[in-house]
Amino acid sequence: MSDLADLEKHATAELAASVDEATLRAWNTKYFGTNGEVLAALKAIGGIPKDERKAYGQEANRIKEALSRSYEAALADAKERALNESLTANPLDVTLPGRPVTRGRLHIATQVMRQIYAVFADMGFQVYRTREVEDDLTNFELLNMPPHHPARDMWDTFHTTVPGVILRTHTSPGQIHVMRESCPQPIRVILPGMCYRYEAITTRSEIQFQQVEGLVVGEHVTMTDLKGTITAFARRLFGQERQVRFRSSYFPFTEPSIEVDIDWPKDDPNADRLTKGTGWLEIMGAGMVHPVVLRNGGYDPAKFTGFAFGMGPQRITMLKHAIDDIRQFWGNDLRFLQQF
Ligand code: FA5
Repeated sequence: MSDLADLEKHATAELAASVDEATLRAWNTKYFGTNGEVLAALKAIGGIPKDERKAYGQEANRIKEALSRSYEAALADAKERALNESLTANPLDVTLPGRPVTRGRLHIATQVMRQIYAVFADMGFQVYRTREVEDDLTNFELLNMPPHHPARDMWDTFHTTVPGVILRTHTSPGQIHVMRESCPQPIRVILPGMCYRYEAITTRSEIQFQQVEGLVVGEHVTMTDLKGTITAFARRLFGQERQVRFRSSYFPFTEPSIEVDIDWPKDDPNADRLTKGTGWLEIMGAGMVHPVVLRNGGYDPAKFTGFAFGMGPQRITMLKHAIDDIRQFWGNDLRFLQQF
């Protein structure tokens, strides 16, 4: 019994002297490990004379329970102390504001495209998308420009290494795709998308730019419909007071062909420069779909007529926002893009 009292005394003293988790765990191994002193004391019960065995056993178990409880409490204390110390030593300031997340926005080209879609959607037009990599046949020939036709010079072309495969120079080849898919149903679509031209880059001309083509085909479509549609569009985009002027022009795929101008507000200080003193500014090419093109699309020109137009949204945006260099659009300069 005196051995047990001794064990309790020095185990308790050693526990009190163990101040951190590592020494506490070492203490635990020493007394409660496989060869630990507490377990040895319990194993010794069997060798105790019978009349003392019960009292010895009870005392040994009491000591075991008491030491084990003290150990758990000391361990929890040590852990908390360590945590508090580390918090004071390396303070974590949870009030520091987070890093701001910069919000993106729609590119100005996308914003204007969406405005154009909205205006035409109100007039019942659907958006129809066609390929940017075209064949010579669809980009030129089916649009009434056989090989070596001089009008092909109007579109400087990027060719690929595959003969006959080019980057589309305008969205007009989309007319053929939509007609062949829709024939003999009437058509009322816009065809937006990127076009490519092997041109000298200037403040007004890029080698890549967007166009929005329009195509209407039906049994009684007239030039009056074309003029009404374009006038409504121009006024929605540039202001209800705008005047619209139609000038005769030439495109191989329309007959007759026109160019569309709008008058420019005279009080705008840029008016003279923009309109070169005329007061008028060109916004698109258009015309009645050429009978050859209608036939190539599958429609009988004796029964169907149609009108088409094609505009460059970048040039239109330059007018609306007084942007003086088209290269800004795809230059990825945030100072430009963040203005819109
Ligand atoms: C055409 O491309 C015709 N396909 C338009 C058309 C369609 C006429 C249907 C009749 C019927 P044009 O080459 O003029 O036409 O180009 C149309 C518009 O695209 C121009 O008014 C201009 O706004 C824009 N554009 C043309 N070239 C460039 C360029 N290099 N950079 C930026 N915009 C351009």
